[in-house]
Amino acid sequence: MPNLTLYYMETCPYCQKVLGFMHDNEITLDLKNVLDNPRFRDELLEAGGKTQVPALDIDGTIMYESDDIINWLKDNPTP
Ligand SMILES: N[C@@H](CCC(=O)N[C@@H](CS)C(=O)NCC(=O)O)C(=O)O
Repeated sequence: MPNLTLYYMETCPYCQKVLGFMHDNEITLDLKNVLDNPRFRDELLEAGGKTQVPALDIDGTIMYESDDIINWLKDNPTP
């Protein structure tokens, strides 16, 4: 299983969609709130080229777009 981290903001509806999917499917990921910690936002920009959330870091490769993230999580069940 790759290392996974979800960058998110509480106030973002697209993030809430991903977090809701994770909750419903009992998926736990490392979470980085980009509003709580500006360093996470800089880290995301550096790794993925933009600050859009939600963003899933998959072993250092950033996936943007909530639907793509949810589909990826469906295709790659966490243990
Ligand atoms: N189509 C995207 C929309 C994501 C989006 O609009 N995120 C906003 C927050 S709700 C955002 O990150 N805006 C700041 C930015 O793009 O830097 C998705 O479904 O994930």
